[in-house]
Amino acid sequence: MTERLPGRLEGADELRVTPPFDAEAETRVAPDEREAEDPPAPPADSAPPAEHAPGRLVIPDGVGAFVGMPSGVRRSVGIVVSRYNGDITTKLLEGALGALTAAGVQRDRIDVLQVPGAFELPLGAMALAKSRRYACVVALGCVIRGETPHFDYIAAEAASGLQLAALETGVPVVLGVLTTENRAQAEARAGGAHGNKGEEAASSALEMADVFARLRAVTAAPGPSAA
Ligand code: INI
Repeated sequence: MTERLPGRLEGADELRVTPPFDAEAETRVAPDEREAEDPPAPPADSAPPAEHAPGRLVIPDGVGAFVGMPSGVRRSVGIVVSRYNGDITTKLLEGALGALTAAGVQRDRIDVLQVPGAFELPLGAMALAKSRRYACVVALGCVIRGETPHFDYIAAEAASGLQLAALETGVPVVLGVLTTENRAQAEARAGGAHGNKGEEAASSALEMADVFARLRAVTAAPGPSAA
């Protein structure tokens, strides 16, 4: 089986800079534009599939609102990326770097830490976050289902370990790990028909860094008592 490749992680010197993730455009994709490799639609009498809805949130007037923007100005970003399925993770890395630089992050303020596989992403992310050098950490990997339960362990440990790294350190750590049934689904989400999840992850990381900065700016200043 050639589905899973420990492969090489290429350098990302020549980047394709693409615009940041457009949530509205994403929600406008018609069902018939979806890829043929996606699972077939369930029968009409079963529950409808949950729709991805990254779109807009409206916060009503009259409350305090903290809303982050994916701005990279004066921010340093750590990226941890796994070498396993390196042809895919190289594209996720290119997408992330493109989104970060498009958002204003200077290239010399981005550090990339390579790890062998997705299982090692949490430890790498934790190390980056604990260094206190980065406003946020982006974790990139690709786990493709094989014939054994290995997939489930690696995917679940990567996701929960990355969350732990964020919760333990308070530094935003975002999940840019593809978990797919096959290579075609992974390719479609690494610069193919379904966009580039590396870009989305990078944008989410900057948004989290920004909303935390806004919260800190207010909570650090003396304000009205909670009592
Ligand atoms: N690592 C991945 O990143 N993706 C995979 O699909 C994968 N599979 O299928 O085995 C994978 N395995 C390696 C794993 O992440 C660890 O590097 C290894 O177990 C050593 O701890």
